[in-house]
Parts: sequence; C-alpha cells; structure tokens
Amino acid sequence: MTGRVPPHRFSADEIERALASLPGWTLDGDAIIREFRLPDFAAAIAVVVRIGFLAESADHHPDIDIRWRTVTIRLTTHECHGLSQRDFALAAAIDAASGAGANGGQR
Ligand code: HBI
Repeated sequence: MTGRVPPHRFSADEIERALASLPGWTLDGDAIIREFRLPDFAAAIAVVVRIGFLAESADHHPDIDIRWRTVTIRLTTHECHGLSQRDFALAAAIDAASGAGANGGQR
C-alpha cells in the first residue's frame, strides 16, 4: 500500500459521459474493455509492450489478453472497486499509443 487516497469511483452517469469520448471502449461490469486487431502477432506484442510502459508510468495496470493478433485490454480500478478517472485516462493514452485514434482501431 502507498497510503494514497483511493480514487473517486465513477457513477453510472459519469461512466456514460466518459465513454462517450472513447469510441471502441465498452462497459463490462466494473470494467471497460477494448479489442485491438493488429496486422500480425509481432504487431500485437509490440502494442502490448507500449501499453506496458504506459501502465507503469501511470501506476495503473490493465488486464491484457493476447490471442494471435487480437489484444483485449480490460481496465478497472481495484482501489475503488469500480471505474475511476485512472481507467479513462489510461484508455485514452492506450488509444493514442495503439495508433487506433478515436475512431475504431479495428484493422
Ligand atoms: N491497477 N488496475 C489497477 N487498479 C488499481 O487500483 C491499481 C493498479 N495498479 C497499481 C495500484 N493500484 C497501486 O497504486 C495501489 O494498489 C497501491
């Protein structure tokens, strides 16, 4: 534990508003998820490495599922048992790092 104050847990309204600016991300229980389809396995691994560095610098860590060239990212905040600003901030950074931009990312 770091002694940090747990982040604010977003309400359903706050989640809806935050998701409106993150096309491609969907709500899955207490998490948001997005699937990225890359050209091949090596590209998928490269994206995962970029996400890994982002996660470390944010001190916020997604669940990552790699299946051949499909990478599924799942974000939730353990500290508040729900979704927080940390999830949506990292989701936006992941979109930028994946080259997916704000409009789909499915290749
Ligand atoms: N990652 N997804 C996620 N959720 C957290 O609450 C979290 C994390 N990574 C690090 C982290 N919390 C730590 O800051 C605390 O557990 C100390």
